[in-house]
Amino acid sequence: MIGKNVSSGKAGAASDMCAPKSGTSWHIVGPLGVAGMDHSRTGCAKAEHFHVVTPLLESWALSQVAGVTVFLKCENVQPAGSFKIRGIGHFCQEVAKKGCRHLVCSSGGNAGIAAAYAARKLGIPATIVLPEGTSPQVVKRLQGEGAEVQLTGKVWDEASLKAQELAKRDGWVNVHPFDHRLIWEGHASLVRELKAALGTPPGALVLAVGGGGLLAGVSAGLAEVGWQHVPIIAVETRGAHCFNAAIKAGRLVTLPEITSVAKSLGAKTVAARALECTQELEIISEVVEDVQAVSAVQRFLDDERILVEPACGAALAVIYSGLLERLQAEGRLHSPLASVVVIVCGGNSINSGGLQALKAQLSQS
Ligand code: PLV
Repeated sequence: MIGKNVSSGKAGAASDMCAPKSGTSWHIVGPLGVAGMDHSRTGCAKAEHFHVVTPLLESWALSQVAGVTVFLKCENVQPAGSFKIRGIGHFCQEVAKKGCRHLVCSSGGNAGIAAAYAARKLGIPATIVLPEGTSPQVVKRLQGEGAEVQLTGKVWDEASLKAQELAKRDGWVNVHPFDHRLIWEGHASLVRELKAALGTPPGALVLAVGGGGLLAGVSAGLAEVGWQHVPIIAVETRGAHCFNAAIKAGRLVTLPEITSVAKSLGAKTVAARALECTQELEIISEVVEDVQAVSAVQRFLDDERILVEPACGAALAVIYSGLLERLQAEGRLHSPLASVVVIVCGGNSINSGGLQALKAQLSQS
């Protein structure tokens, strides 16, 4: 075990006085486009969202590459560095209302940071369980949020077993990083924002798939706003392609190991709900190589001056590797498309040195 729990003194800080009156919705979006308020000031963290309404930016550079207008849904600017705070923030708020006294979250990194952030805002202690190879920068961030950090196992699946064990303690709740209805409900807010910003549906939506929580949440959001006809291009990297493998097999498949560098996509088995979504919406599952995902990270940094993880590079590779055009040429996507939205899911497990190291590692393999 590393780190120490410095947040225990804050337990129970979120007061019931903050509960909404009956009939009052929890889903309040602030007038300045910020979904939450300053919780430390209000002390009413239970009543506000922790995520912010993110910008939807038209990208000149990616539109040039794709030959169609590309919009970027910039989840990298979320307070916890990725889209994860939408679903995890929502989950944590709901269990806090029910009296949860300690949050446990197994994670490849980003879900853990979202859980630790939400826990701090709620005044509940958190334990985050991650695989041993987790970057020191992520560990530091988690400790900075006041969470206890435990590193165990080689991949997320092993960390998840440990978290389930810990969550048996009285008052402790396991925050699943992707496989829970509340997580999908929270992620669905992203689509409501798209509808508000775009008005008309895009021709396609591109997102990365790890355990499938983002996919399940976006699918729920599309159905909610009446955009269920919008095709989703669901991208994984080879070596973390449990969704693609499940689609091919027609049932859930557990990968023997995670070999991709996109560790945030590294769940060995996708959520059953993600596979179900393929029956309800048009989902095009694609697998890109690590080298394409990392090259997309570098090109995106140069084009937009935004640094994201390889997990997010996987989605961006749809544009940079010409996959979008290929899907159009194959008749699997309309041509021309109204526009394409790429969910820039973000990610904390990267910095300039890390990107250089990944490029060096992949050029040698
Ligand atoms: N990452 C999870 C699961 O890791 C985590 O614990 O943070 N993009 C980024 C930047 C992510 O961090 C993740 C998930 C995804 C995409 C995929 O989201 P999902 O799991 O909902 O499909 C093992």
